Amino acid sequence: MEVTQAQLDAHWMPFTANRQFKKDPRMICEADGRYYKDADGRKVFDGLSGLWTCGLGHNVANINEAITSQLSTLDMSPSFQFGHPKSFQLAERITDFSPEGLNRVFFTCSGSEAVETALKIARAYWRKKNMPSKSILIGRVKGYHGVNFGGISVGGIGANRAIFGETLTVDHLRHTVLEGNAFKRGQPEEGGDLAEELLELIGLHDASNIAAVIVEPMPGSAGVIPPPVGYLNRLRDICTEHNILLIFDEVICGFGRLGAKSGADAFGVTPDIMTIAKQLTNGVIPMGAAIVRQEIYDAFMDTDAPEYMLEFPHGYTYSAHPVACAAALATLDVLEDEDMLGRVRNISPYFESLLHGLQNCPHVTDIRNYGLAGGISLEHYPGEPARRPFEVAMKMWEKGFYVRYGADTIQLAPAFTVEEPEIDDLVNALADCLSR
Ligand code: PXG
Ligand code: PLP
Repeated sequence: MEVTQAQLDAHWMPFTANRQFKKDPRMICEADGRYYKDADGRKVFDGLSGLWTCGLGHNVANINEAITSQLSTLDMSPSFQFGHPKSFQLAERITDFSPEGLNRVFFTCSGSEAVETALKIARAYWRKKNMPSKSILIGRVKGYHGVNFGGISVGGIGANRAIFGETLTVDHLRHTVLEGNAFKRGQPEEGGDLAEELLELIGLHDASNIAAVIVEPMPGSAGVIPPPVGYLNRLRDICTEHNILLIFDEVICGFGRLGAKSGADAFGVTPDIMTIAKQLTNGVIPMGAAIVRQEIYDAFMDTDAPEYMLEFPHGYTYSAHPVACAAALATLDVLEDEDMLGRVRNISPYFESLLHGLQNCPHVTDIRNYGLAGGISLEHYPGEPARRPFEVAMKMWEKGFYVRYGADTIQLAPAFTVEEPEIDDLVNALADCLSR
């Protein structure tokens, strides 16, 4: 399939080095199971399940059939003021995957929109409760919450927000990467007390001005950072004590990547609001959602306004799109019927031990992992932190392996169905690319 230079030029690609890509395009043309085929027909192993999306692999028959049948039954229906049965069925299924008490689901079309929705719910909630001064949002350094204005405000990756000017009124907790924890497997023992910093931020802003704290249970984009033991519990306690909502951004953690239903489930801490996307539909059709505690939903419904009036002026044209709902219902069926969470739990010790075998490879400064997610930090070229991961990922692509590179890390997240020999090949290829 030929693509002309003019066609290449016409597409301004997202989070892509456009100039480099268009000189030497990496075209993916087909996908099946855990493999892609590129424009030359070369088989490439999918080392990141798409973009952390396709844990069930590609071309999953049940999902494809659900989508096809939905298209010929109800291809689109208006999301405002009218409904279709599948979104209600899906909302209930999602609450089964959520921690107890989180049982009201607001649909979006992406993780960024899920975050935007959660932040708006948090701020509006305090107004509904007659506490309108509670509007400051607290994020965390290294956090990634998508790319909309709310998300980059609470986000903690400077490069994603520095060029866009003023953001919302926010503050940030420190990140939890400690030098002493380098090469720790799973959750590090040290660092739980970093959560105490929230008390300092409360001292600075006063709880009466703070709406919510948002964190990823395990930051993914910044390079897989499992929470120190006790950290999330302490954040939860402080938020509860000071009447601040706790939001978990589960866009990567949700639906199996950690061998659990969610990060909340894996780490045993329940937030007030959760955001999800990606694995919800196996990445096949865009979809996200914010899930809230019933008390939050009730605060919006508890109004003297006439019943025909909206309770929450927010929503997207494609919220709860019927084709996305069909894809999500089929995805949740496969996750359950094929015990995908159990498969992740079974294979992740093997993944962990092989991944940490890279410790003595040249340039490796840290390795972190949880479930089927791994992050490898690489020594910076002077003043160029992003260069070495780029070079390594390009060598991997040449060898037939797709891995993600971002900031100063390489990230791995194979499909939940990955087999031991494939992990061997992936890690051996990486060892080779790091050494060359
Ligand atoms: N929150 C979190 C925690 C995410 O990981 C988003 C929000 C935004 O979702 P959308 O659907 O708007 O992209 C994300 C997305 C990577 C990578 O390689 C991570 C994401 C997206 C693309 C690449 O780390 N995370
Ligand atoms: N811009 C315009 C002019 C619109 O009419 C709409 C939706 O009706 C939007 C933006 C928002 O689009 P979406 O609902 O897909 O987020």
